[in-house]
Amino acid sequence: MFKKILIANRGEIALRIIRTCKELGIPTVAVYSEVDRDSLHVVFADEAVCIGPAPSNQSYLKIPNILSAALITGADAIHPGYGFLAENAEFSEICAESNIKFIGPSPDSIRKMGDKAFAKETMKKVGVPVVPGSDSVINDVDEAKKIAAEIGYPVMLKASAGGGGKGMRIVWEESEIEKAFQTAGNEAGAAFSNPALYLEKYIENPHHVEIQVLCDQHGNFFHYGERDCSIQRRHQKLIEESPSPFITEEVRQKMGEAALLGVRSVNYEGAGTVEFLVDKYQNFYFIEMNTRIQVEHPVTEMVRNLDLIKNQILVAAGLPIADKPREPRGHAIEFRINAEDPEKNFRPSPGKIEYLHFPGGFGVRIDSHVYTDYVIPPNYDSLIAKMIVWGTDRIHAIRRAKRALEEFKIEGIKTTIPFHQKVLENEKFIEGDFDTSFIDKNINN
Ligand code: MV4
Repeated sequence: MFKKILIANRGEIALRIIRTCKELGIPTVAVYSEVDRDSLHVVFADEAVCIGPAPSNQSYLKIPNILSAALITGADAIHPGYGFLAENAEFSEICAESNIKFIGPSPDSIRKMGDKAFAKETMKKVGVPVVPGSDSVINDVDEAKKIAAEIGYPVMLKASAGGGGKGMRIVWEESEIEKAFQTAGNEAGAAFSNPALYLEKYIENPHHVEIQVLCDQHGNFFHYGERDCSIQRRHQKLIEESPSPFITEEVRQKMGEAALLGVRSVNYEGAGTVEFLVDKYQNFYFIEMNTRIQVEHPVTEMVRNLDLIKNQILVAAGLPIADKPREPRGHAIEFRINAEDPEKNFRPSPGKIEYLHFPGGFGVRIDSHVYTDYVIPPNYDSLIAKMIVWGTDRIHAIRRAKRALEEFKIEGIKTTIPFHQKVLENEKFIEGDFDTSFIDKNINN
């Protein structure tokens, strides 16, 4: 097992990883930027190293600083968490060259799945359903026109180096495609230094359902069911739950099998998420794979009764997965508590937390790095806490969420708590009748 793990991240996920390391008896090293000195991940780690000033590109994204911190503290593994360097193939390669185990998949897997068109092609080859379209990158607008005419409008242009909604364009008719091809290509070139695009049929108001996978080098390729992440605003997830209230048992089974077919074919190692779109007829299509632990992983932990971070660490150490998949139990829902003002277009609301009280009681889990008097810096994403509730079924989970949000007190800053309370009163949400258009259609802010 590893002698010491450095956590190359901040906030709730850094603390989440430290907690599991403590339970495994592995010493931890926190890294922090100048504005994160007073964050709980620094307090709870065994050692902490300042890696630079507040801007991420001078601290949490600065590879030499993180490697230096690992070398001076004698860490033999690095957990990247999510965001920052988690899907940076070059970073994982440099770790390997420095004899430090990167807790995640191989650089090759990260690179291949980071290329969305290639990932799609790979999945299609082994029989995973994909959205009809170009399957690989398109070379010019004439090729785009030809494929679009074949599959029919509307279509979507997507950046191959993108993902998560960046560099995407909906094209409703042929007259718009030339301009869309130009602007999407330029946007992708500027954002990812790679203008390559692919094209697919536009699925209207899809459901977003993803499968958690975990694979080791002992021949275990497991999935732990789905998470429904359809409650999103501008590609930012706000609520995630499992099981999905939308998909049938048959689709659940088939989607899990499809995800495993995909990860087996690339001999994937570690934790990952296979993302699907599901249309109103319950047809499902692979769209992307994330080669990291995700924000919403606790939803799976609650209904599947396992520690995903622990299993990630075991797999990275060359050991077999400890927790084989079992039948799901009950229902879990995660609410992202962001320092944002839902009345002002979810504008970030950094600053000092004047008073904080977390809910508790049976079936309530809080993952958070903040406390009373903590000052939320303006430099990073605005997630300050995750509240995950568990119930014997969806209705009980919803009731528990309402009860817990009433107990949740944060003063001094605006948060997404009132937004969640509004969602919990919405008939459509309560009935489980929602897709990715839910917020636009139902929540007037
Ligand atoms: C799509 C789509 C409709 N048709 N692809 C957005 C983020 C990226 N991961 C994929 N996305 C979408 N891809 C086709 N062919 C609609 C979306 C989409 C979406 C997907 C998941 C969750 C929320 C979304 C919100 C708007 C659009």
